[in-house]
Amino acid sequence: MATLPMAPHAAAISSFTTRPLYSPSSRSHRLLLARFFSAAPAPALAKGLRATASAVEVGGVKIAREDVVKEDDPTNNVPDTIFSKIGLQLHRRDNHPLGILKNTIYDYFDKNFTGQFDKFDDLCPLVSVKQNFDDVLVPSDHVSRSYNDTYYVDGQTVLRCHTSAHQAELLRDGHTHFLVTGDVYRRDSIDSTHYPVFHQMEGFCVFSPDEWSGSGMDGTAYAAAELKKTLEGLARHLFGAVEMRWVDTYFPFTNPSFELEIYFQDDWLEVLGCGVTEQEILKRNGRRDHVAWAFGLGLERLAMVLFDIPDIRLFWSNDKRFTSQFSEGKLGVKFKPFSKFPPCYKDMSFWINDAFTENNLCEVVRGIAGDLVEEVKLIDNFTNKKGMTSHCYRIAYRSMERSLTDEEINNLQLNVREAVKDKLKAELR
Ligand code: FA5
Ligand code: MG
Repeated sequence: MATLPMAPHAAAISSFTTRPLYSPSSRSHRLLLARFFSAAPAPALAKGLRATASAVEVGGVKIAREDVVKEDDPTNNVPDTIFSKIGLQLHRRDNHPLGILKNTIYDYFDKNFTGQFDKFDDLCPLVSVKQNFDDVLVPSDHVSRSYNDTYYVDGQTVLRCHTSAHQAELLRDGHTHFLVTGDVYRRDSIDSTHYPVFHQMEGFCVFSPDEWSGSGMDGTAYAAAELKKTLEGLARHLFGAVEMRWVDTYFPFTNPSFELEIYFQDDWLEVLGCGVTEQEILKRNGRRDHVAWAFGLGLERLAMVLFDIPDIRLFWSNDKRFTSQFSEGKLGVKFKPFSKFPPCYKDMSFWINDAFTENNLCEVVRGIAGDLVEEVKLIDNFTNKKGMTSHCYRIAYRSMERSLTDEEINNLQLNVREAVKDKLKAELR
């Protein structure tokens, strides 16, 4: 996994800590245009991976597979496994943990800011590079723009990697208070708290000068205080009395910027990023002389805690034994695992080349094993006298729904090995 200098508190939030998308430091990433979903023969898909529908509709926009998956286009890195998630909109299902959570957050805003916040949960996840990055002031050399981290449909279009992609257009359309919920997409590592598609809710609130003039504070301090008050109230609404703390951080689009952490089951858990919106964004979008706060929270993170859901893949399960445990309006019903099948571990070692990244490996593994892969973990790493570097990865296979046969797992592993050789051009050891 690419490593970032850890914040001083990072050790305390280990299990839920994710590599932050917008970190002040940058990893030494090349912009990876290397195509690895190339002309290699399609490997056999894991049992249970459905053939992909050819078109879906989101917010009235029809999205065909060929609009998103372009096998011969070197500026496209969207695999079928990702296309198959577009349009599912788990956050719009009232009986799904993510829908229940979204509605509970709506209740909080309805109660405390009656009629003020406009709600959007059906905005198309295909956005321009300008919307996703430029409009929120992400620098041109920022690591989050790389092909290693973001799904590109072509050089100008991406699958949004955060709901902040909609801030500027909504401001321009005249909205001053809004909540945007949506599926977001990131190329990433594989474990129980990371999935390449997850859900965020963006909150945005604009203040005009007359709102802070009597407060004795400047606009920025006023917005920061309002932001913290609002989010502390939301945390109490969701969790009850809870210990929480603010951590200073960095985002290109806010200053100052904070993360909120909640103490839960003996650990600090990062649940959201937020801050006071950069003046430049307000100025460009018709709100000069105003101030604003913004936040982006991870719905899966919160839902895993609130419902005791142990693995992020479960959110995608259609198994009745999962879906039947949740119902509209019932926050915090504890999930009862219906079965616990043992994981099966397979190790593989190979010599890497300069273009190798862990995200590329994870995508290859997901392309073959789908949700049967639970974790991909580097367990050994060395460089020999000739300067060749070897990695050994341990892949954990486990179904949430059934036991896997030896034959099935061996087949998956065989296909993974072939794909690592063909697509990543790695030399197996
Ligand atoms: C952002 O995406 C910013 N756009 C948030 C923001 C909005 C900041 C507005 C300021 C103003 P970040 O990459 O940290 O930031 O993600 C925000 C939240 O999404 C995290 O706190 C976490 O709860 C969740 N999250 C991030 N990555 C993952 C992941 N791979 N899996 C599940 N949840 C994740
Ligand atoms: Mg973060």
